[in-house]
Amino acid sequence: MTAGRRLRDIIAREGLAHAMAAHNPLSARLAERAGFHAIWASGFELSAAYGVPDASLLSMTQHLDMTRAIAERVALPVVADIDTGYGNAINVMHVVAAYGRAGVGAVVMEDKLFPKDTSLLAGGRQELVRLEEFQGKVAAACAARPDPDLVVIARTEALIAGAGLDEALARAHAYVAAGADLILVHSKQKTPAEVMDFAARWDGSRPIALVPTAYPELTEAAMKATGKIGLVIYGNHAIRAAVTAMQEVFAQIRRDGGIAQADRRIVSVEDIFELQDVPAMKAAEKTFLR
Ligand code: SPV
Ligand code: MG
Repeated sequence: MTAGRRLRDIIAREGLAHAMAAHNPLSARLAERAGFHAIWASGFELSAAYGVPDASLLSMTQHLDMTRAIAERVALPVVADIDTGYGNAINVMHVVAAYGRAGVGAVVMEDKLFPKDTSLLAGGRQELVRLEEFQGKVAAACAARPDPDLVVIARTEALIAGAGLDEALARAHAYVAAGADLILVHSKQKTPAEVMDFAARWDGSRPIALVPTAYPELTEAAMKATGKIGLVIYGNHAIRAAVTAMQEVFAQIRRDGGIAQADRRIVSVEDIFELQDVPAMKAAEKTFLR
């Protein structure tokens, strides 16, 4: 079964699918073990992992290579963040075909101008492309997907750009008309009120996807209760957790002038071997090394 089919089945079965961000296969494997339904191949996380702003600075190839590596190392469907689609509708066809071949279950494409700026940045450049242009890009994504079940998620940044709820709803309807399977509506308001208003006014023709980074108090139970939200993406909790842990451990080692105390707080080298599937390699050695 393709990753797209599996993602569709999870949404149908669970009502709400939850995806955890990852910036490499190891973080994706940890998310898989924690019980998430899907992996969010986040542009923000990968940009941060490279130490650069999430502003269309990484190439498609950099993101695609990491996304492919993730998809190869987890059984979960991967939801790929393709930003603005790296250009116009023709670029989008090339991009979606390549991500489809890499085995992702979904692509998320946003209606901002290339080069984009990251959504949650105070004072960020948030310029939308024309609605018709983005409809063409959504239709191009649908036409180019190598698997008809690959989920095409159209993301409107209308609320992020300050264009208001009416504009967000108009764009969402237009993107569904162009073929979108889900609508991601992003918001940087500190409460869920804005996205809940969107959900209340949404016709439910396609499920909504949310990234609740800015309004973390919105629970999965509350999302499910709307009956309209089909996917929640935890957009940056892998990289933030990694930074928290590294800061604490690095500081301790500098404080102590050695690793003895820090060693007790972190997983063992054997735990990492296990995450690398070393035991399976050792078993294969017994069979095949002669
Ligand atoms: C990402 O994780 O790359 C996203 C979500 O697109 S956000 O950073 O909130 O824009
Ligand atoms: Mg992104």
